[in-house]
Formats: sequence, structure tokens, C-alpha cells
Amino acid sequence: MGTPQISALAVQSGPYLHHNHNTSERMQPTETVSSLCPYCGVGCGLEAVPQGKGTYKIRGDRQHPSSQGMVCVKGATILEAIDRDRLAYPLWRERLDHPFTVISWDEALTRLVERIQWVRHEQGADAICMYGSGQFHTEDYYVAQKLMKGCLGTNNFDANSRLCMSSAVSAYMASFGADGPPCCYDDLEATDCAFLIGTNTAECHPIVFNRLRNHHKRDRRVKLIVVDPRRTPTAEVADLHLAIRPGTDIDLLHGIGYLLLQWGHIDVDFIEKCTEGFADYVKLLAAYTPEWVAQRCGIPESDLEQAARYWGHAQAVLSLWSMGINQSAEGTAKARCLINLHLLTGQIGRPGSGPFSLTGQPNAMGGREAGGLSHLLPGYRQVTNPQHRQEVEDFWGLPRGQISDRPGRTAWQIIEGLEQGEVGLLWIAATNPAVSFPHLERTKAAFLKSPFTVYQDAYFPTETAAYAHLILPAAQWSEKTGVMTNSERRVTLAPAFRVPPGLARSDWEIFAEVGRRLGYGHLFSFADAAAVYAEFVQLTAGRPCDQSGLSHERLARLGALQWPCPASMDDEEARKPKRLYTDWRFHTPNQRAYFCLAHSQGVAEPTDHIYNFTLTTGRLYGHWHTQTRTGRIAKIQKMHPNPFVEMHPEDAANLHLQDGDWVEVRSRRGQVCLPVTLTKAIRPGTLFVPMHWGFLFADSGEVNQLTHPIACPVSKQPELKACAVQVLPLKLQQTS
Ligand SMILES: Nc1nc2c(c(=O)[nH]1)N[C@H]1C(S)=C(S)[C@@H](COP(=O)(O)OP(=O)(O)OC[C@H]3O[C@@H](n4cnc5c(=O)[nH]c(N)nc54)[C@H](O)[C@@H]3O)O[C@H]1N2
Ligand SMILES: Nc1nc2c(c(=O)[nH]1)N[C@H]1C(S)=C(S)[C@@H](COP(=O)(O)OP(=O)(O)OC[C@H]3O[C@@H](n4cnc5c(=O)[nH]c(N)nc54)[C@H](O)[C@@H]3O)O[C@H]1N2
Ligand code: SF4
Ligand SMILES: [Mo]
Repeated sequence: MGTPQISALAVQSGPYLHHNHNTSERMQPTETVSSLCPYCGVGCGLEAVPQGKGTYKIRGDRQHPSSQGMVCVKGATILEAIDRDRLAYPLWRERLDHPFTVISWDEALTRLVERIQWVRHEQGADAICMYGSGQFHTEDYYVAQKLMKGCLGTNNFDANSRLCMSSAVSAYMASFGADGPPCCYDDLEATDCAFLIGTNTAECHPIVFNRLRNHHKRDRRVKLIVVDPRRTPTAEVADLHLAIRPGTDIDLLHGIGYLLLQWGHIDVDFIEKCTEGFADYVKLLAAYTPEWVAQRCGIPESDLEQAARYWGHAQAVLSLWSMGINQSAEGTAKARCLINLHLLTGQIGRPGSGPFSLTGQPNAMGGREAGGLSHLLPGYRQVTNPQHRQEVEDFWGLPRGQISDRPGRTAWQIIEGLEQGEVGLLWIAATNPAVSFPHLERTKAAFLKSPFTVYQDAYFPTETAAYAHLILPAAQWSEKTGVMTNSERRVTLAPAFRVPPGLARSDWEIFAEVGRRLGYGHLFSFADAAAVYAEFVQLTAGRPCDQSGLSHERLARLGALQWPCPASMDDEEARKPKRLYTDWRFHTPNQRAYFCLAHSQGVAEPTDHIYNFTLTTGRLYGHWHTQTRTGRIAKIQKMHPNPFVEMHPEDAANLHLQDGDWVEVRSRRGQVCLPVTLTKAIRPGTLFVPMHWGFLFADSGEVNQLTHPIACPVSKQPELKACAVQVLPLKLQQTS
């Protein structure tokens, strides 16, 4: 089949879109609406202030404990993108090279339900896959789990959190016996040593960074260490920047552990009473001498020692991490080796201390709580645990054995399933994998093989729409009601205050309607989103993520609240900041936390004499992922107009390149053409390309043409942070 491409989609002014958003006559609140920002996992409180005629001004919500009135450029401009190029009607086409036609919801759902029944009958339920998103509300996630894992009996629900937080999830589970970041944002102002590893907090979690930065400025005794191969805006303000070679984090962490142990900066009492595996950890550390580690990581030995000294002398060490750790073929081990240092020094469960993963998306946390990965069930349960399955089956009123005991397909296993003809129906919602998946050539080829792809998004076109047969219009932030949990486990209610365009519907409503049409009416008779949440929280009672004391009503009344919040908790207690493990009892069978005994493996695709650069990828301050929103905001477009590749001037000199020259960057899987940006802020031998440009926003900037899908064996999270590439100057090629 010919490339479906965008020809079928280019009809921007076609009848698929809703241009003149007819702001609601039905819904025009005259009072300020409290909500939260639907971009990153900081989860800032936003207020929408009515300006008349259904328009609003957005400002930070001073009452919101997480953000205290602050917002970054993305939150501040959110409304500018919300009405542009909105998908308003269900669309259908028989084949990918056909144009779409607008159809009714009834026809769309009939086609979808018939297909589900047919695939179930012909190939079995495990041939149905859903790929969702940390941009769902918790209600969307929950209803999707009930539909897929409960009614259909397949665990093939995975989400883009697989590319994002799954290493953190598996690290917490392995080290502490349960998922859940133990810290809260008040720790940002209570720490005297912040250790930021693999996180460009200044650009990606700006308000967390503001809070930390202000604390750091106010009190010069507070130390800030940043570990990143690039001197990012985060690293700029650090007391110590360790520009390690990509993929050498475990060496560094063990190197710090070695020195802490040697200098006696350890908490013997905590280790004895609360941990498991210390003796073996000590044996393992013996190999990580400062000299060897400094050489491996490509940093001065004195810097390694300084990091260990800051850590060892601090009263309270808070470490923050995100994708430089998680997106790695040893992501779980990386995160666990960071946790090791907290166990070694007893830096957990006290103000200002602890290992704190910063969640990427606004509701990646809620997704974990609702069981939104292919090995999980609601309430931090696991599909492989017979008791967990039974509890959920009983709660849903389904027969015992209905939930499958096999983990479902992970994100990349869906691609493999398509390649092998084992997937008969792929349902993608609130994510744009035709840009964000690794190894795009293989990803797109697999999508082309999909016999039936449903795509549920708010905008049109997006790159993934090019691979869809059936497109369903989704209501998004401000048009639907639901909750999201941020990195500090704080749940905020985001109410609907505008009408969705055209016929767009909330994701959970679409899932529930499909459930009803499949014959499970009694399981999907929710009156509204509040009813969905009220049902979900019951499944968290007595679990580590207990939020049975939360409801839409209580969140509207008290504002955003953290879990754990059991049903018995009174208002005063519910409002207090919360940390986990303050009693130093963990969720493992013996209540101890486990040291991780992994040696470092390094990156999955090391450089060689042909592919002699390590390419890393990531984010810019203004843009959000695949630009479906921020690419439509003039101010942000101006900040970051085009994709580029960052290179150190030494490397550029060797290749006779100057700033702005075009190069072809090639990996074993593909190539992209980009202009070079010269900067001393990157290590020689390392390149950086931002992830934000898919084929709709640039002709040749798709960095995931280059990346590979090799993943952490535990978390199955692909190593999007490192692959081997070569650089070919285009000027020279043309003249030769
Ligand atoms: N502006 C903006 N903010 C966002 C997002 C966005 O799209 N735009 N997306 C949100 C989401 S979903 C996420 S997941 C987060 C991501 O937030 P971050 O993880 O902070 O962002 P990234 O740029 O992906 O990667 C962070 C850093 O990892 C470094 N790095 C690369 N390889 C290594 C390594 O081997 N070791 C170490 N220590 N560091 C390494 C990179 O140089 C980069 O600076 O941001 C969230 N916030
Ligand atoms: N090379 C490289 N690749 C990466 C990464 C990297 O660092 N490097 N990071 C990875 C990570 S951490 C992440 S999180 C992913 C992000 O990658 P994606 O999830 O693909 O990126 P988004 O652009 O956020 O896509 C979200 C989609 O949901 C739509 N949407 C918004 N709200 C709603 C809603 O309420 N309902 C529905 N149905 N749709 C909605 C938006 O219009 C948009 O199309 O990228 C991953 N890919
Ligand atoms: S820091 Fe994150 S949550 Fe806060 S305004 Fe910016 S994008 Fe939104
Ligand atoms: Mo993410």
C-alpha cells in the first residue's frame, strides 16, 4: 500500500474540523474556575477568570499548595491552543489511502464494537490492544481498565508512561515493595543538598525548579548538584555540575557510595533495622574506586569527591530524577542505585530528604494508581498476583478468572504484535506515537500493517491520524471533568467550564459507551465523572495509594489534596503535607527496603568507529512533546522555531562545520537533516536533538528515526536517551 501520509489528512479546512469555537451558551461560568495545568507533572494550580463572552484569562492559583500561584509559559498560554484545529466529528475510512468521511457517533461506535466482537471471536481478546496516555484523567484510565482488563479479559492496555515513568515504577516496587514517590514539594525548601540526576528541571519542571532555586538562593549553605551530559539551564546554576558520559550513571552512583562508605558517612542504625542486602552492596561497591569511576564517567576525580562530600555532610539530601535515568536500557537499575544511596545514608522519610522521581505528564501518577500499564491493576495491584486479580474481579462483579494472569503487551510489544499479524485492533488515545515512539521507520511500517486502528485525539491532523481508520474526537482539558495526580501525590480536580467542539466527548464516556454496547451496561452506568472517581477510590482503600477519602466534592471544597487519604481522615489532617515511609516501614514482605546489587552495563548501543557520536534527545522549555498544542501558539513557535542538533565546537572543528551548517545525522535505523547549533554546553562526542518535531512540523527533524527500541529488561522502557550516530556534513557531500 502507498504511504497514507497526510494527503488524506491535508484537508485542514474540511468538514472534520471545528474552527469557530462557539463558546458555550449553556456553560458560561461567571466565577473564577480552579483547575490545574494539563501539561507537566508539576501539576500547577490554574485559575480561569471569566472575561465575558465565554473568554477567560489564565493565571496561577495562589491557593494551590504545589505551585503557590506560579506558572510557566506553557501553563500561561494554554488557552491559545485549545480551540485551534480541533477534531470535531468522528471520521472513517476503509483503507489508509482513502480520504476520511465524517460519520455519526452511532456509526462510529457500531463499527468499533462490531470489530471488537469480530476480533474477539476470530483471534481472541489478546488481539485487541489499547495504547493510552498520562494525559488521561484518572477517570479515563479507570474506565479503560475496566473495559479492557475486566470485561474483555485482556491486559493489553499500555500507555506512553512506558516511555516515561515505568523505570521509576519498577524501581520503587523493587526497592520499597510498592510504587509511589515518597517525597513532597515542601521538601524542596527543607533540603540542604539537592542531587538532580538526569533531569533538566529548569526547562521541564519549571515550577519545581523555581521553588528549589529560590531556596538555594536564599540559603547559600544549600548545595545543588546536577548530573547531566549537557550543561543545561538547570546545570548552569548548580554548585557542582557532573557532565558524565551518557549512560554512566550507575558507575557514578556506586562511586559516590564507595566514598560515603569509606568516609563513614552512613547511617548504621537505619541500615541494620530497615534494609536488606547491605553486606552484598558493600562487596559490590569495592570495584568502584574513585579513580576508575572518574575515568569511566569522564569527570575529574575531585568532582566525584566533592559530590560525595556534599552528600555526606548534608542533614537532608533530596534527589530528583527523570528521563536521563528512566529512559535507559538499565533504567530500573539506575533508579534503584540512586535509591541505594538514600538507604546507605538513611536519607528518607524525613523532611527535605528522599528519592523523588519527577513525573513527566500531568497524570502519569493517576495512571499508575488506576492500573494504567499492562502489568498493573487499579490500586497499585499487579495482574500476576492472584489475590489482586480476585479483589478486582469481586469488586467489579466479574467471575473469578476473568482477568488474565499474563501481563499484556507493552508499548513496543504492540509494534511487534502488529508486525506478526497478532493484533487485530489497535486503539490509540491521547498520544501521538507516530512521532514519540522509537525507531519510527519500524513503528510506521507496523502501523501500516494494522488491520484496524482507532485513534482518539483532540486535534486534527496529527501525525498518528495518518495511520488511523477510525478517528474519534476527544474533549480535552477545560471541556471535561476529572482529576489528575501530580508528582507529589497531590490530586487536583479539573472541572469542565467550556463546551467541547462539535461532537467531541470525554475519553471515559467513549470507553463506557463501548462497554455498554458490548453488553456490560450494568458496569458502565456512571452518571458523571464524579461517579467514576467515587467507584475507583474504593479500589484504593487500604492500598499504598489510598485515596478513599477523596471525592470530586471534597476536592472542590478543600482544594487539591495528597494521598494517602483514607476515608477516615478529617479535613484538617487531609490538608497537611504528606511524606511516605516516615515510620521507615516499607511495603516489602519483611518491611525492609532492598539494596540493588546491579553493576553498570552502559548504553545498549555504544559508539564505534563508524557511528562515533552518542546522540541524546529531550525537551525544550516552551514546547510540549509533539507540538499538537504548543506548535499552535505564536509566542512559543517564536521561542523554538526549528529543530537542530547541538554539537561541541571541538567536534565541529574536526568536521569543518560552522554554526548553522546543515548535517545529516545517521544511525543504523535512519537519518535526519538538521542545522548544527554549536555549544560548549554539551560534552564532546555527544549530540542533542529535541524530540518535538514530527513530520507535520518539520520536513526532516524526526529524531526518533534514529533511536532504537532496546529497553530495560525490568521496566521495558526503551533507551530513548542514547543511540550511536554518525554526522555527515551536507555541504561537503554536495561538493564531492
Ligand atoms: N518544556 C517541557 N516540559 C516537559 C515536557 C515537554 O515536552 N516540554 N514533557 C514532560 C514529560 S512527559 C517528561 S517525561 C519530562 C521529562 O523531563 P526531563 O527528564 O527533565 O527532560 P529530558 O529533556 O527528556 O531529559 C533530561 C536530561 O537528561 C539528560 N541525559 C541524557 N542522557 C543522560 C544520561 O545518560 N545520564 C544522565 N544523568 N542524564 C542524561 C539530557 O541531557 C537531558 O538534559 O518533562 C515534562 N515536562
Ligand atoms: N526521542 C525521544 N522520544 C520520546 C521521549 C524522549 O525524551 N525522546 N520522551 C517520551 C516520553 S517521556 C513521552 S511522555 C512521550 C510523549 O509523547 P506523546 O504522548 O506522543 O506526545 P503528545 O504530543 O503529548 O501527545 C498527546 C496527544 O494527546 C492529545 N490530547 C490532549 N488531551 C487529550 C485528551 O484529553 N484526550 C485525548 N484523547 N487526547 C488528548 C494531544 O492532542 C496529542 O495529540 O514521548 C516519548 N518519546
Ligand atoms: S510547570 Fe508544568 S504544570 Fe506548571 S505551569 Fe508549567 S507546564 Fe504547567
Ligand atoms: Mo514523559
